[in-house]
Formats: sequence, structure tokens, C-alpha cells
Amino acid sequence: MTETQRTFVMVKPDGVQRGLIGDVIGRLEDRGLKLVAAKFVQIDRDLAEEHYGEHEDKPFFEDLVGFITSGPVMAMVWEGQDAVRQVRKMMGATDPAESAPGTIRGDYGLDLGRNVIHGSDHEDEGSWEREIDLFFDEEELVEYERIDEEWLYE
Ligand code: IDP
Ligand code: MG
Repeated sequence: MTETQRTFVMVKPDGVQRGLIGDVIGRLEDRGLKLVAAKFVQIDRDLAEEHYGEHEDKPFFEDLVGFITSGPVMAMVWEGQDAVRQVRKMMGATDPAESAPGTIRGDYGLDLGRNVIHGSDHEDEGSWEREIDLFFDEEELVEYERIDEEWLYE
């Protein structure tokens, strides 16, 4: 069995403004992933710069930080088997123009700078822990069992 993981997911300001929080949460819930933390916040510049630190030398960094701090976001932690990679698959490619239909970005986005959702990178080992720590205190992560867990996992 693949290991149970936690991953950091955020509905970005465009997704919030376009009323897509419910759909994103619904898709992750339907898949069987378990919500363990959620916070509806407008993030400040320091947090945004730290969160996107890996991109600080990129030409789009300023626009990215400006955008992500421009309105509220829905920050969440989701848990499940192989969660980090599975959420990335459900999100689709970074550029919505290249995302497959059926993925969140492929269904709701057209532009690289307005791609609705963030999810920790499964290829960047440790990014999920770093991002969860950045947005949540340990006591904000809720431990419980979903009633359907025995039907989701062998
Ligand atoms: P990811 O969100 O799929 O992990 P990253 O490469 O980590 O993609 O980039 C972070 C975010 O920065 C992307 O979601 C996108 O909104 C934005 N971004 C990435 N590359 C570009 C670019 O070339 N131009 C403008 N924005 C970009
Ligand atoms: Mg990334």
C-alpha cells in the first residue's frame, strides 16, 4: 500500500472570486481525500514571498506575489493515500492551456497566471511539510476518521 500523506492545497484569489471553492473541495472529498485543516485568509506579502520562495528569481515573481495577496484564499490540508501526487494530477498542468479537460485547471482556467489552485509539488520532496508549516500550527490539523475509510482502502 502506498503511504498516507498530507498535502497543502490553496484555492487562489481567482478561484475564490469565481465561486469555485465548493467545487474544488467537492472534487477532493469525492475522491476520498480527507480534509484535516482549512483557513480562509488574505495572505500578506511576507507569507507569499516565503511560500513562493523557489521562484524569487523568476521574471513573474512580482506579479505572482501581487496576485496571491490580492484577495482571500482558501488554504487547506488534505490527507490520503499518495495524496501529494494525486492532488497534482487532479489539478492538471501548471498552464491551464495544457491541462487536460477533467482536471481543475483544465476545466476552469485559460491563463497561466490565473490557474485557480495551488497544490504541493510531489517532485519537490518536503514541499508539503514546509507549506503546511507555513500556513498552519500543529494544533490546527485535526485528526479524525472518515466513516467511509474502510470502503476507500483495502
Ligand atoms: P505549480 O503551481 O503548478 O506548482 P509553479 O511552477 O510552482 O507551478 O509556479 C507557481 C505559480 O506561478 C503557477 O501556479 C503560476 O500561477 C505561476 N507561474 C508559473 N510559471 C509562470 C510563468 O511563466 N509566467 C507567469 N506565471 C507563472
Ligand atoms: Mg509549484
